[in-house]
Amino acid sequence: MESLNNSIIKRYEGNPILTKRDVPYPVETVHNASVIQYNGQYIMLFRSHKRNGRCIIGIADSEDGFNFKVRPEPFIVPATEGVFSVYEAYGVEDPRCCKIDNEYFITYSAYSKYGVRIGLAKTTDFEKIERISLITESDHRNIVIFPEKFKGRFARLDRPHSEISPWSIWISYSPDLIHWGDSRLVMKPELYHWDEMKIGPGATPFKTKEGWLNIYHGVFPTMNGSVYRLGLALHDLEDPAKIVGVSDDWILQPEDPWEVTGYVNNVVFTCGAVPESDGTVKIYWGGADTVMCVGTARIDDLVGMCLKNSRAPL
Ligand code: BMA
Repeated sequence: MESLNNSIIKRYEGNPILTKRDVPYPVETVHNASVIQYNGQYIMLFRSHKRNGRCIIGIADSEDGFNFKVRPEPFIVPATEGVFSVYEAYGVEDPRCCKIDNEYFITYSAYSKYGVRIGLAKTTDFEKIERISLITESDHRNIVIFPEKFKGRFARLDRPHSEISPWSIWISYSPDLIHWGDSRLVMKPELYHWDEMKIGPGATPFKTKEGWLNIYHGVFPTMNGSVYRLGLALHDLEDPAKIVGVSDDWILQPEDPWEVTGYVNNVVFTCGAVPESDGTVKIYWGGADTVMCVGTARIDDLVGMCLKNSRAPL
């Protein structure tokens, strides 16, 4: 069956671009990958379930951003010593990558019997990684770090969860990427809307003339389980705590068979996008927590959706 192409994102006709069949070690899924440009190539860090139900992060390389070759060994597996081994015991998931100067910082979910926290690691060559710190307590997920500083401080978006204010997007600041604070909520799910149950940061935000574009995920509960879709928010260039506009409409929903049916049905979930010099952006998403897909959109069209048909962030 052909991909549907009636949305603002043009799905790549070769989707899915990566599946478990492309991985040279035993895994059951390939999804929720971060993709970043490095030395003129595209590097994908992808999540895979092993047959014990826990996750590791693999790595694949591409010349064109569409055709990826998986390396023989995974890139991040749960640590075996020190504090990281305690908090990664149940696996590592959903990496996001951000280039700052000549270093690549990776945030990932670290699962253990104590809940889910976020680990921060870095690499300069995508061969070796150095774990830096666990940068949240438990029940935080989906941290994306902005690639630039604001008034001398790093900024991140994340998604803490509490009963009173469930699954919303917050911002925090740091002088050194390790110690974070000055946190505040910037965006909430909207009642009786496609993202009414949960929202969370998706791809590392990228800069446009009108603001930082934040491609996020939103969840809607149905009688038949939850549906994960992608949406857009535009953050002020100088003050990312200020949201300039949130597209009222989603930009992608599960439609292709490998997005509708899989390990978890009805999921499109992004951890990465690559803006290109021709005014387009490649958006990568996991389909049904099972395979990796890509599509392209015009950045101006996405910005326009945030500015012309905006819902209130809070
Ligand atoms: C979320 C996370 C994602 C996953 C999604 C759909 O809560 O676990 O990693 O893609 O659910 O299962």
